[in-house]
Amino acid sequence: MPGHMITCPYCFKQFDDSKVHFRMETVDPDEEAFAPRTDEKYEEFWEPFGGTTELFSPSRDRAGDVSPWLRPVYDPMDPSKKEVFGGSARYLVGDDIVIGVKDRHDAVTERRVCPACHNPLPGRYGRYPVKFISLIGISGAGKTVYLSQLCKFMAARMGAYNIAVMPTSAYAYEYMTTNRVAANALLPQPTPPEIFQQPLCFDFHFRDSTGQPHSQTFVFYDIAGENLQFAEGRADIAESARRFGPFIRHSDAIIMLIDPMQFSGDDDHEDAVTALTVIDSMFDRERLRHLPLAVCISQADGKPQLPDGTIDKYAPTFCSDIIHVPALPEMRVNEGMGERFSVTDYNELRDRIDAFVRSMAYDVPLHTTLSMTYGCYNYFMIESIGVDLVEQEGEGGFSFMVPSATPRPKRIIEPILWILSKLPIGRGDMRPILEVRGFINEPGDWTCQFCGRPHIRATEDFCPNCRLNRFGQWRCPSCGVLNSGASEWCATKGCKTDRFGNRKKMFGVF
Ligand SMILES: Nc1nc2c(ncn2[C@@H]2O[C@H](COP(=O)(O)OP(=O)(O)OP(=O)(O)O)[C@@H](O)[C@H]2O)c(=O)[nH]1
Ligand SMILES: [Mg+2]
Ligand SMILES: [Zn+2]
Ligand SMILES: [Zn+2]
Ligand SMILES: [Zn+2]
Repeated sequence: MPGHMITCPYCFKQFDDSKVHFRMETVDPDEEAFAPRTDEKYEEFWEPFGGTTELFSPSRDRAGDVSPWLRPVYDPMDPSKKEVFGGSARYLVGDDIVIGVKDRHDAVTERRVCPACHNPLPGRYGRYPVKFISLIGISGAGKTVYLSQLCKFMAARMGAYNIAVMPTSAYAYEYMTTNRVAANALLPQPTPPEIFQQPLCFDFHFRDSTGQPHSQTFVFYDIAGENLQFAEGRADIAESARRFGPFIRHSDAIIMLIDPMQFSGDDDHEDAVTALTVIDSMFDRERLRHLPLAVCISQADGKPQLPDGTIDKYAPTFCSDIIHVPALPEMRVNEGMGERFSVTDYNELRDRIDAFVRSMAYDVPLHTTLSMTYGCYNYFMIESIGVDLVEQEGEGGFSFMVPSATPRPKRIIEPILWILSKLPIGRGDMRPILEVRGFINEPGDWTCQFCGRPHIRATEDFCPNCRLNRFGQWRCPSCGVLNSGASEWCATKGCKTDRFGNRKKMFGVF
């Protein structure tokens, strides 16, 4: 057996690919072993979420109308089930992992399920290293609209940066049709907080700087905003946050969306820190310091609301309000360079957002919270719709906002590209998935005021050039004592070392 470790995208149990269980392809109510039945493990997983959201998959069903989760599930390794498989298990292996098994009627099933929760493992899930990404943000932040647009545009946009993206299951398509973002169409409804939506899986294929091909699976979770709030009158997070906690806790990276109105400081809007507080309670300090967190100001194309709830048509967009550019420019792609990420282009926008967030620090403590708790975060601005919203009359005198033209999202893949530049390839390869040319500015970067060297990371205390810290002190490479920049030699008696590790030459002493 090939021996790929698989992490279940539903319950996060880990198991070897040869340990997967299978839903039977043969379904026959008249044959005991193959009769449809309620699956306890599966029901147990979905119970807290009010039932499954799995899609019916009729195309390859022989037994036409059987819901996939009612198919009998067996472990081909279970000695007591030998007779179901017609003897010892006849596995199918493809691309180095177990993908199917034959039953005693010689029917092949490729319906792999997790041995712990019996949820389906999509496509060849487990073949590549997997990275989990959660989308968080308060209700109305724009997560569903964003994710829907990612499902639609990610392949094309990432392709421009030489990363091929392919959905691994029908759920990406399903998600973007259910949560449609289109001209004159009603925008998605708030995501019901109790339900758990199917994880969205995509395979990314790319080459490293030496031309070697790599592949990774990315799994996205849309966590409804209501699940990220504190329980009324209690000191801990809401029950729902606990229910959705595992998805957040197992994330390799987080994308946090902030509705620009959250910076308004008015009482009608949760402030921009709310969702972070819940995250904070789910991870230990050390994880938080390394967890890539893309902080995205969403709806940059939006216009602020008037007190009566309507949109102020004449107001500038959030984008021009916040970063003082009339329209959000798309990230450039320098053709022919094999460009992965336009660093200068990104930095320019990022620095403006950074300045804005800092300027808000007095009213909205986002900057302070981030800089105190997170060691790996950066700022983004996205437009998931990218065209004006207009009011449309609906039935019964209701009106609602719809995109006035075909949506043209902007800068939606940047948070993902950045996350790729932070996460290692994995399976022993510690290089980042995406090697970026140039220096991506990060919050906390500093410039040495003594020698002028720019681009020093917050985690570095001393300037690599002149060895002085922000206060002009240097640490003795021999004895570790902190010295004043004014003194050339270490103050420790007999140490005779300078900040570069040179030893003092003694003249005339033998
Ligand atoms: N102008 C503009 N409006 C947006 C954009 N994204 C979201 N919106 C608006 O914000 C509303 C809420 O967006 P959703 O994506 O449903 O918000 P959510 O974060 O999924 O909210 P919950 O599901 O309640 O957690 C949409 O109906 C739009 O009116 C955007 O890019 N531009
Ligand atoms: Mg939603
Ligand atoms: Zn599972
Ligand atoms: Zn310096
Ligand atoms: Zn010393």
